[in-house]
Amino acid sequence: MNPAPSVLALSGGVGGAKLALGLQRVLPPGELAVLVNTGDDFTHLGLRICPDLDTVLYTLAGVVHPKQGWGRDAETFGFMDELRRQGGPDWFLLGDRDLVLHVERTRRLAAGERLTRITAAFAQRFGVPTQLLPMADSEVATLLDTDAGPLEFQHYFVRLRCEPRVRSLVFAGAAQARPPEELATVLRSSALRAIIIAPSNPFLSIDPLLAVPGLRAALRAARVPVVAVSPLIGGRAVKGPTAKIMGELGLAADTASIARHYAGLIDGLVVDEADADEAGTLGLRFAVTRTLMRDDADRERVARTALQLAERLAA
Ligand code: FO1
Repeated sequence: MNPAPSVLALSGGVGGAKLALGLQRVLPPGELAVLVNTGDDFTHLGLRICPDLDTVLYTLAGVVHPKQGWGRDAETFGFMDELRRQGGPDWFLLGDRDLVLHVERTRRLAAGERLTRITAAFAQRFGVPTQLLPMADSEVATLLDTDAGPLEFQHYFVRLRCEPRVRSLVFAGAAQARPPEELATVLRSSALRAIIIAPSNPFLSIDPLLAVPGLRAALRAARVPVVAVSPLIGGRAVKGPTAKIMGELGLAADTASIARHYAGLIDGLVVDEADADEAGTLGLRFAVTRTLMRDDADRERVARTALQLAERLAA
């Protein structure tokens, strides 16, 4: 039986998975739990696809495609080649190995299994010691209202390459969603000592989590420090459309906007050296490091910086 997790991370996207790996590498096995965004999930070719769960799983298992940060390394695309030959939709790349998770997840969901249990089974088969928790077992879909009309997340993010201008976001199904009971167990445990919000896109990857009723209150009720790692470096996102979306939502792409977005939820913020001066003006406890994560040493350093800030906040 895994020891009860001492750290809970909130994660979505490639950046979140990188910090989760840093945390897994600096913590004893079994002491990390990751609450993962499922707003990016969709049904494609009749398969239920959960990109953020799979990205964290592959990253923590050490089998993620190193350059992309999503999908498998050592992948083949025989399925995609044949799909194209048949004129099927080929805008969303599905590798032959990657496909197995989508097929098995779809089969097991149809058999009535909860997404949390299916994900735990996948993690165990990959030898991943970290507890992966979807934010809900029921479907929640991030929908974007854009100047190209309403778009499901993957159509915006992949098919249209984040080009449409975003006016607003909704998380369809969030009101009916509930966090999995396994999350309450983690938050109630006396072993828990920190909650870390990964440098994921706050609007696309963290807000869906916080839209699940009762989740934000449950995080605060755990009465442990909540530390976020800023997704911006000098006003720019490391990867993805964070800065672009902030501009489209009328926000300045700066540390102050990130701090304001998480106000009331976080006790501390980890910022990049480029933003150290600004961080000092926010009235928030903060820590400074180089937050760009290019290799495992970087990922461990950012993870340690966040955990050390949480410890200082708990003292
Ligand atoms: N991202 C792309 O840019 N192009 C793709 O074809 C693509 C396929 C894909 C398949 C499985 C999977 O788990 C992720 C995939 N991603 C792809 C990444 C995904 O769209 C994003 O990483 C997340 O949804 C962003 O949080």
